[in-house]
Amino acid sequence: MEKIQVRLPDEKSLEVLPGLKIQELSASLGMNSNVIAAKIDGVLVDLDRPLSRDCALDWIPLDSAEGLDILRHSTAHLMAQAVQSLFPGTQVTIGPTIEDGFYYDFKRDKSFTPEEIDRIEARMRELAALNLKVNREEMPRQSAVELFRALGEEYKVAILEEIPDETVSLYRQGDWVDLCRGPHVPSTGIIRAFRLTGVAGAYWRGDEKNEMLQRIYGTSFPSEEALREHLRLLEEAKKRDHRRLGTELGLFMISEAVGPGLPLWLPKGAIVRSILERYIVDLERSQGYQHVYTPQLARIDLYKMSGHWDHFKDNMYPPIRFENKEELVLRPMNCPHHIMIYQHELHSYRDLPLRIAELGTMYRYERSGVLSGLSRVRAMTLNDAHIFCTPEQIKSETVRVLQLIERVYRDFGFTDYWYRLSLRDPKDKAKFVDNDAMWENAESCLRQALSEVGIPHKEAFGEAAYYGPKIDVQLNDVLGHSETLSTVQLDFYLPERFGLEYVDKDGQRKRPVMVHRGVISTMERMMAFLIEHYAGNFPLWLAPVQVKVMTVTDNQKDYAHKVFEELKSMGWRVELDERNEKLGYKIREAQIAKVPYAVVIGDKEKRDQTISPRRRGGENLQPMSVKAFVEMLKAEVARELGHQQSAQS
Ligand code: TSB
Ligand code: ZN
Repeated sequence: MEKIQVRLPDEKSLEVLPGLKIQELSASLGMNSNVIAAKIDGVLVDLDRPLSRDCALDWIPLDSAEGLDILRHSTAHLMAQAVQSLFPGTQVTIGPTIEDGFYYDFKRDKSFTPEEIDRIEARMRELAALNLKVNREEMPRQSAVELFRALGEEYKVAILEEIPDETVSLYRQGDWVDLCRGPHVPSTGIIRAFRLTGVAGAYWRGDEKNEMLQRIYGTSFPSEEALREHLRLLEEAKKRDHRRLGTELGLFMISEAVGPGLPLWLPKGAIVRSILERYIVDLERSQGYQHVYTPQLARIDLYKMSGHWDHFKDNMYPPIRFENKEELVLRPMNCPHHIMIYQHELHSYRDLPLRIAELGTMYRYERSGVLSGLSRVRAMTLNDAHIFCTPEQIKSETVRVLQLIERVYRDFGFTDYWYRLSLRDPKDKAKFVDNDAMWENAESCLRQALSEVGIPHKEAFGEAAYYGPKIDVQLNDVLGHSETLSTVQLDFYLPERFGLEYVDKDGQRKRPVMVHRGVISTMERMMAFLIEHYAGNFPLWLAPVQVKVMTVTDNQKDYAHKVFEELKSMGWRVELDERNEKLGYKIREAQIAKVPYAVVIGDKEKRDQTISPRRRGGENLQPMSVKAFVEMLKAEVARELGHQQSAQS
């Protein structure tokens, strides 16, 4: 028999007999058992696939991204096998991997109880311990239809009926079988460290007109340690979850009657928001930004002119028509309004850069599946600005924005973030404006600005705005997932569309460039980040309630009132708790509300005209005068803001 050439990852070539299985080759090479799958010419395959032609071979270790994905999908199979052995009559549907784990959707009339989930997990451990071999099988599609029909698996039959291929693959382990592309781990014993993490209802094919299925979520890792670490981070993420804390701390709410993605800010959240707004507007004014107010509606033609209607329509609410008048749209972005302000006057080069800023409220139709608390919403207010400048000013303006972002992140104590250069997908002519020269120029400008500031970055294709490339700042959460907070976007397109001009030194009319930028993002997303970043423990300058004054008994009510009024008149955000409750109870309540200082007033304090402050963390301070306390608070705020600004003006 003629031998075939197999090129290994280290570029060495081997001659082997056709029909040799990949795992036989890996065993003969003494590869460690960490390898759970392979790639033949870039295509993922099982280890028991025979080699049949000259090819390049790659190993897929368990702890690689692809290995982990295979492991998790195999764990989903194991779970489905366990479910069907424990609950006969339950039908399988689909079971994909997702970020950090997997799920499987089952057709069953009842949902799974926590006890049933425990039993499923226990059965999975038994099946894993049997170390069942996982076998791939190929058959004509029609035979597979008959097989699954005989098993009573209507959903698999429905899926098969939509597959165009003539041949399909099945995976068997023990007496259990599933329709699947694979690949899978070679045997169930490799699945060692897993946990079922939740249940939910889900519609067949995600369509609410269809019947409800029962979804079970789980996750799986190469080792117990990795699983334990992940579960620990999940706990931590749960503790910080802004949706939970937002409710507990009375910051915001979502009302079913108002609608999904349309959050309502409660009084305490509104206080934090107004501090944020004042902070960023003051900072921007000091840096030469001019703030404006513009309406949240505009004639649809404005958005046809800007290209939003062509490129961003999927994210826009449908137009509103009133009687037979013109159509209006809710704006998904503020840029066109700011462009109108630019065009209101003829500008000379001396006016540039012109920095038009607004806390601009806008609306985007986000799919209901991606909505999440305050971090992804449909009604939002963006810390927006559009900088109109000459081509020569692009670099310096971009650098200034990057420096502003760094400054703001210092004030909030953000350290876990990275820069992403978001580029277009050159093949996607529908999503991104079609003009190669423009994109190349804009990208090179942004690269220059990044290298000027010396900021390392990653690149991402397909993440640009339709009008130009962006530098996005990605903030990580405890699970290591990132989301965009700040953005700087370079745009040659909108100035062209609107025919923007300025008169240059030589008297010639020239075209300005636009830099779109958001520093603290939308108030909604920023608030979501802050809640999670501080785990609800807002620093003093941001805390909705900074001080809680509390009496020990009714005997100190008059003095406590005086202290409360004094602090309040100085602008501190203070509450008074003079209820007839135990002091320990009052302190605990203040702690749960995450108030930075509890100020205790007993007989001794009343007599000495002092107060006894207690820090949120539990530290009791020596009794002091109100004046000394206020000096201490002021110093703390100054420290938090690097002495540059005081929240108490
Ligand atoms: C910066 N025209 C530009 C603007 O001038 C613009 O709108 N850019 S954007 O589309 O990238 O949005 C700006 C920022 O808003 C994003 O970086 C992100 O932080 C935030 N954001 C976007 N969509 C949402 C949403 N659905 N919910 C909350 N915040 C959002
Ligand atoms: Zn914009």
